[in-house]
Amino acid sequence: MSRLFPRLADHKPALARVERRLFLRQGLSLGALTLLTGCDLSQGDAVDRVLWAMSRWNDRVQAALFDPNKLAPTYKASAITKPFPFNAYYPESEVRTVDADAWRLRLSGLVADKRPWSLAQLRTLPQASQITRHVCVEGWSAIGQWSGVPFRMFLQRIGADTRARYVDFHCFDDYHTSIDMATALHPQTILALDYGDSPLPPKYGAPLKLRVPTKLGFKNPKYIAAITVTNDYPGGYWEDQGYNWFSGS
Ligand SMILES: Nc1nc2c(c(=O)[nH]1)N[C@H]1C(S)=C(S)[C@@H](COP(=O)(O)O)O[C@H]1N2
Ligand SMILES: [Mo]
Repeated sequence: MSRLFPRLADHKPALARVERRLFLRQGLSLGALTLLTGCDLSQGDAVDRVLWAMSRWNDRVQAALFDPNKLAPTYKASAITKPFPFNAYYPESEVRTVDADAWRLRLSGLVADKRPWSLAQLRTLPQASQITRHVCVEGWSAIGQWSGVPFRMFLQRIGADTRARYVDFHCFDDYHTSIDMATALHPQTILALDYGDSPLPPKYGAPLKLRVPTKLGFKNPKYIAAITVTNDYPGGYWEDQGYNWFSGS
């Protein structure tokens, strides 16, 4: 292991960090991996390929273990973290904003009704509220309150093919992430319009974010512009750099 990770740390720090956890959790040694794969793990390329393959394999294990009815813990209002932290792949001074009246949610892919949605239309749908913990891979977590449209209901409303494998999110800050359909249909996955008692402020993803308490923070897209239902593996901004795609929390 000591030979593998310093090398990886040179060019794929995120992958190394995530996959080191997987090695430990699954009790695999590098020696065992060498035997299993027949790869010479002293070669940088081979190491990379093996780790990517393991990460996709780990996606399948996590998907198989995911319980669609198991709820993430919820908390009392008194447990909410104040102030709730901001995070993005850029500093808070560079947060992008849109005109809320002009904004429309665009839909594409395996969806029967692709008409775009305004915020006013989204607010006519039934809303749900949750106080849950957000866990960021960067090593912090915080409890917050989000409200909005249960995503399952929204997918049914637009005639999404819920047998499709993925739901992909494009954001107007050029962020991108995607989730598995089982998680999209989970009862606590919501299209959040509000943080606390007010519309989402710019720092928390105005005008629309996906709140997914069963996944790590980076799988909770803010500033949503477009949603695609698809069977083609969509990846994501961090996922393409080595963070494990499923990333359940
Ligand atoms: N559009 C967009 N969504 C994003 C990100 C981003 O950079 N852009 N960062 C992700 C990460 S890593 C985290 S931890 C959370 C932070 O959300 P918060 O600012 O509400 O705490 O947003 C996630 N969603
Ligand atoms: Mo994060």
